[in-house]
Amino acid sequence: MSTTIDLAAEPYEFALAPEHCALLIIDMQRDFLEPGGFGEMLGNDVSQLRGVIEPNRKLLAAWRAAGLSVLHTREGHRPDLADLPPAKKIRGRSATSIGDAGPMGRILVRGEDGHDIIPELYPEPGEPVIDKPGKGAFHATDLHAILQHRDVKQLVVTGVTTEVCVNTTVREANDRGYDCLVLEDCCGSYYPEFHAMGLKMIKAQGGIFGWVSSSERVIKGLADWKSAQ
Ligand code: C5J
Repeated sequence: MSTTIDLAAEPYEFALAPEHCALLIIDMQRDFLEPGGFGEMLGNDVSQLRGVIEPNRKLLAAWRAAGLSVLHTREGHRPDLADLPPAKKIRGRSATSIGDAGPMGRILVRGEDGHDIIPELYPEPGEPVIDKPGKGAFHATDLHAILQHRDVKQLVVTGVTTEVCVNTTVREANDRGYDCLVLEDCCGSYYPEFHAMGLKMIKAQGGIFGWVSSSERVIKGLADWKSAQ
């Protein structure tokens, strides 16, 4: 029996090795996705992101049913803001910024309601949650150590936003030797053109940062793999 799940992808097929592959769901937090949160307060249309909830929910259910590793990330800072770079605090010249009171608690601060993951994709016990102060999930976190301890060599990456935290994390992972498969229907941006271009950048030049495919293909691949066991 094949030990890989061979998936149609761009720029070419991806050989998913279930034993060495983890699902990494980036920043599906209330503040970015829920009406009345920080994202909306900044003037963004959160409906642009909410379309990715259902594909992620189905993918997560299939991934869990297959018994594979899942990790979640959240962007945010310590309540004392000691890990918040002053440059990040003042960027944008907004009247309200990180650490200030927002619609769902202090903006992007750990422990606040808005910082937490949306209920539809809430982590289960045993699924590590990586709290990251930056856009990339490897910067100032224990993600790389956790993946190494689990012998993970491939990442299926989903979440928001495509051009910011998803792209930054995929680039960081690529430089650390991971193969990344990004699922286009499970990633989103407040700007559709940035979503399209963010995916294009990943798969360009022979997959310079990784591969792009869809949740439908992964779910079918997992089901076929399970039934062949
Ligand atoms: C993420 C952001 N998660 N856009 N953050 O992409 O600031």
